[in-house]
Amino acid sequence: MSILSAPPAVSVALGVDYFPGLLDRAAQEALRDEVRAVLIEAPLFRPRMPRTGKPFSVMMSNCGALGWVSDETGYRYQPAHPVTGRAWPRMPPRLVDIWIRLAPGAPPPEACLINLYDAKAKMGLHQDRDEQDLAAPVVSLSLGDTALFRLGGRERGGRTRSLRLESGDAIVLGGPARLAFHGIDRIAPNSSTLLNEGGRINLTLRRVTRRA
Ligand code: MD3
Ligand code: FE
Repeated sequence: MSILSAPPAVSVALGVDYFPGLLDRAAQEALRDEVRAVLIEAPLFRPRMPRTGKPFSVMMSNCGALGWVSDETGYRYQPAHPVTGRAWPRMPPRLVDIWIRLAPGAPPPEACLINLYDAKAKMGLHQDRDEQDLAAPVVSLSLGDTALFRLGGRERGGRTRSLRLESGDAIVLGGPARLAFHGIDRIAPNSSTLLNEGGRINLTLRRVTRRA
């Protein structure tokens, strides 16, 4: 990755910068292959809802120092895979480079959550608030099938807008958007040829702890 500054962004709302086509096909393929390698070391697991134990429709894994997990006991970040007990694989340097380009000045990312959506998977409206550092933005990268992404405000029940996230797109949520409600309504099956098995991978890079 030779371009060290961020390409032009579309400001979708205050604190929401959208980078359509940030990654060209070659960069998407390289990232896809790195995610595959991570998933060999840290296999996908199916998270469950706190209390009820209801399974998520997405499968997850992580790389980086910390990984986000969810089970009957709650949501949390932890340094080890919930099934294998092993440390998460290191974050691929190309992900750290993207973070530096899109979140200049933010402390280094500690967690990369990997979400895998099949044709039927979705994610209900929620806020990301399990991080101690809510000043740092969240950087999201999409690979594979297009997703219909829904973005609201900081209050549940407010007005929302929809955005299509395509393979290679990035979106950065910071400032007033950091606590915005958001979710994935559905994915468009077979809209991309990047993943042989179909589906969509979302990578979400986050700073979790406050910088020392
Ligand atoms: C807006 N993932 O993992 S990424 C999640 O596509 C999550 O898998 C979705 O929501 C996905 O928590 C959406 C876009 C995104 C990520 C983080 C945000 C939007 C956000 C944090 C605050 C506001
Ligand atoms: Fe989220």
